[in-house]
Amino acid sequence: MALEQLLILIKPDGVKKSLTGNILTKLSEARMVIIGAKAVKVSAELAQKHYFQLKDKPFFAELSDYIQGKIYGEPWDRVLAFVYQGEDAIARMRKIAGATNPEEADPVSIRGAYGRITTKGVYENVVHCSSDVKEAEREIKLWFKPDELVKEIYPTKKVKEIKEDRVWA
Ligand code: IDP
Ligand code: MG
Repeated sequence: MALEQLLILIKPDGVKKSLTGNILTKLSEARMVIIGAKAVKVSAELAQKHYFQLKDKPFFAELSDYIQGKIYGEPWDRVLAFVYQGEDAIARMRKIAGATNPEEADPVSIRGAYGRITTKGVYENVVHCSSDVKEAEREIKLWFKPDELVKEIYPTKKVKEIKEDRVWA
């Protein structure tokens, strides 16, 4: 057994279908803790960085639009991002999420219950779930800053940056 953390995203189709509560309830069966959570409007740059391993796939452009929620538009063009931590978290959460192809996923899994394949061939599978420790670290560092997590999970360093910031008026 190993203590692991991973990135889970409720993708824009999950947000649009009002599945946030159902998904979090299903994930809570694994009894893990959430150490980071936020709503994110996904930029083209973030979408491409997140899915960079799939950049040569024929469905990459549609996948990038999908995670940005472009096909749904306002107010559904966003994702909910979570970092979960727990024992053997990655394998256990991926089991609850289900197989990548929603038609092949266990019908009781999140993707099996709520996913679909669009007529354009996009797997609208409702959630993203990191698939191994290395990928989880890369994705958590891509989506979250150290101070957005309530626990220290990776080493950090202090840098002095002089930059414009936005504060409440
Ligand atoms: P995963 O999300 O189960 O880890 P990946 O292979 O990492 O699966 O693919 C990332 C996402 O790309 C999937 O969740 C799905 O939305 C989409 N995808 C993967 N394979 C296909 C495909 O063959 N056709 C269409 N979309 C796909
Ligand atoms: Mg993957």
